Amino acid sequence: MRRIASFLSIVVACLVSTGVAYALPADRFESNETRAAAADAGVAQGIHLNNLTLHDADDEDWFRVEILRADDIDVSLQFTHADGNLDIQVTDADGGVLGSGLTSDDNELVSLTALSPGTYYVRVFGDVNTYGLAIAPGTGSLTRALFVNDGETDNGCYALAAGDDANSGLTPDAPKATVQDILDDYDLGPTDLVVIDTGTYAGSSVVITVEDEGAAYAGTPYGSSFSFGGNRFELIDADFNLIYGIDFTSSGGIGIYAHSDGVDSSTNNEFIANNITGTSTGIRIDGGNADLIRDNTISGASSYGIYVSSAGVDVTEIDGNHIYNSAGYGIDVPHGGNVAVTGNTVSDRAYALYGSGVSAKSLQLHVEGNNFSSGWAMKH
Ligand SMILES: [Ca+2]
Ligand SMILES: [Ca+2]
Ligand SMILES: [Ca+2]
Ligand SMILES: [Ca+2]
Repeated sequence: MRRIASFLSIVVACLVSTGVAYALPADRFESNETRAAAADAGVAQGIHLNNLTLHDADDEDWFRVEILRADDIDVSLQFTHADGNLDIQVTDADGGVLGSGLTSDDNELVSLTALSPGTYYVRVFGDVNTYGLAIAPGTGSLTRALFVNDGETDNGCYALAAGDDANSGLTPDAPKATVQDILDDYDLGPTDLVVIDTGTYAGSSVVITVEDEGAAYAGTPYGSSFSFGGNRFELIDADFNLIYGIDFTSSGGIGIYAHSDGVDSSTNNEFIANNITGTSTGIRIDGGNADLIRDNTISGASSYGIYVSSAGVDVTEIDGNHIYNSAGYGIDVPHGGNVAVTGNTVSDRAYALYGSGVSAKSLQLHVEGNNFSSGWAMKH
C-alpha cells in the first residue's frame, strides 16, 4: 500500500508541476458561468450549499439569490486556500459590484448592509477547488432564520440535514420537519424568516394565527411542495405575513386561505411567486385589507384560481399572476371591495375575471393590462 500511495503522490505532483489540467467533479449547479446563466439558490438569508466546486480552470460559478425584506447579510465562502485560491463578488441585479472578498487566506466574507428587497448575484471565481457557500443575516440584522426540511437533502438550498421536529430549527444542521412545529415552538414575528427546503410536505394544515403573525415563509426554486389535500396554509387573524416561492400541489383544498377568526380579519398579507398546481382554489382571501397577490402561477385549480371575498373599504392588489388550465374561475372578486386586477394572464378557464354577487355600487374594480383568453373575459 505504501508503495502505491507514494506512486500516486508522485503522479499528482507531476500533474501539478507540469501544469496538466487538474479537475474536480462539476457541481450540481452547472452550467452557471455568467450572471445571465446564474443558478437559482433561493432566499438569501437561508442559503447553505456544500460540496460546490470550481471544477476546472475555466469554471466560474454564479448564483442568483433573493432578498424579501430589507436586511444586512453576510455572504461567506468556506474553503482551504492552500488547495487553490477562491474569491467572491456580490452584485446587484444589474451586475454592479456591491462587495468583494479577494484575500489570500482561507475563506472569504462579504458583509453588506441595508440591502433593499430584490435580486442579487454571487460570483465565485479563482482556482480549481472545493467550497461551501453560506448566506446569513448580518451582524446588525434582527432577522432570525428558521429551517425546515423533509427527510431528504437532495437539491436543497437551506438545510444541511434531514428535518426532525425534535430539532431546534435554528440552524441549517438542525432543521425541523414541519412548519407547524416552528409555529408551535416559537413566537414568530416580522423579523422571522422560515426557510423551507426542497422537499414534499404532506401531513396537515399550516395554521398561522395572531400570535405568530408577520413572518416570511420561503421555499426553494427546486420545489418546496405542500401536498396536503385540505387548506395547506391557513391564516386566521394573521397580518403582515409574506408567503413566497412555495409550491402547493395535489388536488382539493386551498393553497393559501386567509380569513378572520370571527372578529378580526387577516390583513396586509403578501402572497408572491408561489407555484400552485392542482388544489380546488389556489389563493383565497375572505374579508382582507391591503393584501397583495403577485406573480403567482396557478394551474389546474378546479374551482377558483384566486378568490377574494372582500367587502367595504378593503383593498386588494392582484398583479402579474398567471392562471391557466382547468374549467373554473380565474379570478373571482365577489361581494364588492376595492380591488385592482393588473397585468395578469388568465387562459383556459370558463371565466377569466368574475364578480359574483357584485352590484355596481359595492365594487371598485380597477382592471388594467391583463391578458384574458377564457370562455368569458369578464362577467358579473
Ligand atoms: Ca462550479
Ligand atoms: Ca460554473
Ligand atoms: Ca481568496
Ligand atoms: Ca429536502
